[in-house]
Amino acid sequence: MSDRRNFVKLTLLSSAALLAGKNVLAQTDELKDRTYDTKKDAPVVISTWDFGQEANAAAWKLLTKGERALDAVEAGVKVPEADPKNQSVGLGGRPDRDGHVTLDACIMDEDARCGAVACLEEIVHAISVARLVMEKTPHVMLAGEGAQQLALANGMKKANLLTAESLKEWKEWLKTAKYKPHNNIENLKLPNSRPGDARNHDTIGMLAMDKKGNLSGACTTSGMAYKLRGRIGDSPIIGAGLYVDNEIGAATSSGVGEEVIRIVGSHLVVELMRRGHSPEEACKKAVQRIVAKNPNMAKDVQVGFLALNKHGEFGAYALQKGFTYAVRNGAVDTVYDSKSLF
Ligand code: SD4
Repeated sequence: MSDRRNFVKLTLLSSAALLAGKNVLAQTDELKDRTYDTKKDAPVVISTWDFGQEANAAAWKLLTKGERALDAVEAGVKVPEADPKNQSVGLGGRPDRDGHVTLDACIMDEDARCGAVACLEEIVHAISVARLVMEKTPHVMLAGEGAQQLALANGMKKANLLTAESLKEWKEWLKTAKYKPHNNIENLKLPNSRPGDARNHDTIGMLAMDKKGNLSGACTTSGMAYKLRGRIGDSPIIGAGLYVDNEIGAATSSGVGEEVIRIVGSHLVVELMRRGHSPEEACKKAVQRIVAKNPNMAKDVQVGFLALNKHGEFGAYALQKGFTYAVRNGAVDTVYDSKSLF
C-alpha cells in the first residue's frame, strides 16, 4: 500500500516537474525568440514590384499623419487595384482561361485579426472586401458569390474588370491556350518561356509599420493569368501570401502561388525572423525551402518574398532574377532589386 502511495506520489511529482520543466523551457524559448521589440524606423512601408512605389506613396500619406498601418496598407494597394493598366491586380487583371477576372486578397493587422476573399468577381477593391470579412463577419475568408454579396451589401458596386487590353490578350492566348506560369520577368529568357507568359503575374503585397510601431499587411491580385476557373493562389491565404506578427515582423509573397502555399511561405519567413534571422536571410531561407522541396520545378518559376521586421528593417529574396520591391521610409523612396538564388 505504502509502495503504491509512494509510486503515485513520485509519479505525480515527476509529472509536475516535467510539466514545470516544459513550461520553463517554453517560456525561455519564447523570451529568447522575441528579438524584436523596438521601432527604429517607423513609419515604413514596403511593397512588391516597381508599381509598389506608387502604392507606397498612398500609404505613406496616411502613415506620416499617424494613421494605422492597417488603413495605410488598404489605401496603398487600392492604387494598383484601380489601375486598369496594371494587368495583375484588380481592374484590368488578366482573366482565367474562361475569360473571368477573379480576384484574391487578404489583409492582416497588428492584433492578428485577418480577412480574405478568394475568386471574387466584378468588384474592383478586393482588399476592402477582405477588410469587410475581417471586421463585419465572424469569418476569415469568403469566396466567390458570397464575397461579392458582402461587398454589395456594404455599398460596393459591380464593375466589369475585363478591360479591352486584357480581353485582347486573352483572345490571343486562346489560340494556343497553353498555361505556362514560368516567370514574371519580361527580360529573362527561360528555356521554355514564350511571349505572353513571361509577365503573367505581379501581385502587390504591402507591409507597413506605423508611427506607433504596429504592423499590418495587405496582398491583392488577379492571380495567375489563364488559370483554371476556381483556382485560388497563395495571395488570399493567411500564412502563405501574407503574415503579420506584431511582435516580430511581417512577410508577403509574389510569384507562383502553388509553390508558396506548399511551404506556407510568409508564415515561415516570420518564424525565421523570430529565430533571429534578418528579413533578407529569412526570405532567402524560405526560397531555399521551395528549392529543397522541388529542385527541378524551382528553376522554371518565380517566387519572391518580402519582409519587414519590428525594427523597420526590410529585405527580400527571390528564386529568379527580376523581382523588385519598393520601399518608403524617412530615408528612402526607392525601388530595389531583390537578390535571387538563380
Ligand atoms: C498567385 N501569387 O495567384 C499570385 C500571383 C503572383 O506575381 O503573385 N504573381 O499565385
